[in-house]
Amino acid sequence: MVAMMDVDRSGKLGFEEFKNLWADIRTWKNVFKRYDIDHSGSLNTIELRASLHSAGYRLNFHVLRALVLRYGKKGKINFDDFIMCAVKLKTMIETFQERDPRKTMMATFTLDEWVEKTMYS
Ligand SMILES: [Ca+2]
Repeated sequence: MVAMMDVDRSGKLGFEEFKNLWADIRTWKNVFKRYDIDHSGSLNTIELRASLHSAGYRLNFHVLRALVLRYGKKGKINFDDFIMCAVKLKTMIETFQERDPRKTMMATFTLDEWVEKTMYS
């Protein structure tokens, strides 16, 4: 998590980076509570879709299922894992969009950049 938010790649979180991470965690905490519709303490795929949708992230069902497989247990994502998933997702989407001024699906990375972004997180 620290690595993901370590924007300047200093190896540690500066004050601004920490502040951003903390603000994001608070936002995602509210999202989790709001979209855990059945108050089970976890998000299923449908709840996850609604929660990410509320943040403007429209992912197809294939991707949502992959996220639940990666971050969930038995088809449900608990709070801690949701935070990890959401923080990483936001970082990855923003990384992608930084490369694309039109915010479409046409990002370009060098291999080095892609490996750094995906492995150092
Ligand atoms: Ca639930």
